Formats: sequence, structure tokens, C-alpha cells
Amino acid sequence: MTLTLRCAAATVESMQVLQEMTDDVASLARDAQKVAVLTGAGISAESGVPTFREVQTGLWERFSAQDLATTDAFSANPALVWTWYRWRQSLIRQVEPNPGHIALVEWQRHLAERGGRLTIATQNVDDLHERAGARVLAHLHGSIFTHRCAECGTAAQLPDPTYNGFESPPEPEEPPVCQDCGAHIRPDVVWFGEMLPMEAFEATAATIRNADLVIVAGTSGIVQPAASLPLLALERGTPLIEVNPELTELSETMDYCLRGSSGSLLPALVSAAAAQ
Ligand code: BJW
Ligand code: ZN
Repeated sequence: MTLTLRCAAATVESMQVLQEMTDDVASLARDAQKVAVLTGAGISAESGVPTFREVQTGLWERFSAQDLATTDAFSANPALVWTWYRWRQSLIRQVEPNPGHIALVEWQRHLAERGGRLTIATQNVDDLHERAGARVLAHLHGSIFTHRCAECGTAAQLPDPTYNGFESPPEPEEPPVCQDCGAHIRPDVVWFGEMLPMEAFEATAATIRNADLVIVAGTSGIVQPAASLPLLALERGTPLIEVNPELTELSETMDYCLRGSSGSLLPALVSAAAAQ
């Protein structure tokens, strides 16, 4: 693990996890009463959910995730996009939350017992935070488990898909149609070019403005406007900590970059937070 301090300035090799964190990071975690956490695909990577920048295989080997997560892609090839979402839904059902998700639950409980709070806003459409036992303030990009009509917006209840998420489906499956208007049913997620749910976005902005520590874990910081939310912490000089094995679009803005996996670093941060 590498701990980068004042990210733009210096890099310091550290020892093993908690002991290796500087006093600064450990005391920020220990002293914070209002922690806001923004998560991205990286926090679910150790559960086995691919991130958006990973190369795809099987039916989707010729497409990037960015090509598929659009209304244009759904209009042009509804079966291909629909099957991608149903297959991913199956995969998520087959995997489990990892130590990164679990650490946030522990931190949430620890703070709640002491009159503080930790809020989680996620860009992920999976439910791994919830399955770990966390309360999630906002799913900024929607949920892969709910569906609605692509035209009239009527909610649709569907049975769970039965794909094996660890194998590519043999062929694409047409999406079902709306019982009200006959248009295609789509996943209730936010595609490129679509607005984020206003309530979720505003609630996340408010919790970041109000926080005394902001953690950004497992996101490339490429996709707007979610990636700009942590910058609201700068208004009050609130410390920002990034947890990510790689440099990101947000790294330069961070006060501290913890370079490593969320599955090892978030438990270490929580240990620091709970230390007397
Ligand atoms: C680990 C790890 C481990 C790995 N531990 N970490 C300003 C400038 C330019 C463009 C725009 C702009 N504002 C808006 C745009 C357009 C667009 C946009 O941002 N484009 C960019 C590509 C530039 N944004 C939009 O269109 C948004 N809407 C919007 O702006 O509305 C206003 C509007 C409306 C109409 C017209 C014009 C404007 C909507 C964005 C919706 C994004 N939706 C998706 C798909 C959701 C459904 C689905 O899941 O399929 O959301 S795209 C995809 O990216 C998904 C993710 O939530 C999102 C973010 O990705 P994330 O989470 O950061 O994942 P990765 O894969 O990028 O990164 C993973 C990270 O994990 C990496 O850093 C790894 O290193 C790390 N990692 N292992 C910790 N073990
Ligand atoms: Zn309809």
C-alpha cells in the first residue's frame, strides 16, 4: 500500500495497513463525527463485479460499458443492452459484499452509537452496500433491480433473471414491453445524457457540504456530475481522502490518497476511527 500525502505534492511508502497510516489520517478518521462517503465501481470489484473501464467478454466483447450505457444504444439494439443488464443483475445476485462494504457498515454503527453519522452515496447500481447492512443515502445512478417503461415511465415488476453471471449468455434476449403503452421496459438506471435523480443528488450535495470528513472510494472520477460532488467539500476546507489503487481524475484535489484496495484500506480506516 502506498499512502500519498497532499496528493499533488509527495508520495510516502508506508508499512502494513493501519500501523502504516500517518497520524494525520488516523486522527482524521478518529475525530470525524460526520463522515460522507462517495463510492464507485471499485468498491464492488473485490466482490467480483467488473468496473466500467474493464474489457468486456462474450456477447459484449466488441463494446465498452460506455457504449452500452446510453439511450442511443438501447434504441439501436434493445436486446443487446437489455441482456447486458439482466446478466449483470444475475452476476450481482451471485456475489457477496466484501470487507470494504462491511467496514463502512461498522463505521456507520460506530458513529451512530456516539451521536455522529456516516452517509453513503454510491454511483453503483448494485445493492452490495445494503446487503452488507449499510443504510444508503443515495443511489446516484439508479438501481439495476428496478425497471420501468422507456416511454411512459410506468414501473414494471419482473422476475429475477436466471443467467449464470459467471458465463456470457448464449444470445441476446428481447426486453419485455410495457403493459400500458407497448414500449420497451428498461432498467431504472441513469444512462449517459440523462439527468441524475434530483433528490439523491441534492441529498448527497448537502451531506458533503455538512461533513467533517469526505471519503471517495473506488471511483475513477470521470463521470459527471457525480465526480464533482466531493469538490463541494472544498468550500469549507473539509479534508478529502481518496481510496483507490490508481491515480484518478480526483486525486489532485484530495488531501490524502490511500493507494490500495478498498477491501483492505477501508477496514484499516475504520480501525483507526474506532481506536481510543
Ligand atoms: C478500485 C478497486 C478496488 C478498482 N478498490 N478501487 C462535463 C464534462 C464532460 C462530460 C460531461 C460533463 N457533465 C456531464 C457530462 C456527460 C456525461 C459524462 O460524465 N461523461 C464522461 C464520460 C465525460 N454525464 C452524463 O451524461 C450524466 N448526466 C448528465 O450530466 O445529465 C445532465 C445532462 C443531461 C442531458 C444533456 C446534457 C447533460 C449521466 C451519467 C450517468 C452514468 N451512468 C453510468 C451507468 C449506470 C448504469 C450501469 O451501471 O450500467 O454509471 S456510466 C458508469 O460510470 C456508471 C458508474 O456509476 C459511473 C462511474 O464509474 P465509476 O464508479 O467511477 O467506475 P470506473 O470503472 O470508472 O472506475 C472504477 C475505479 O475503481 C477505478 O478508479 C479503479 O482504479 C478503482 N478500483 N479496483 C478500490 N479493489
Ligand atoms: Zn409504457
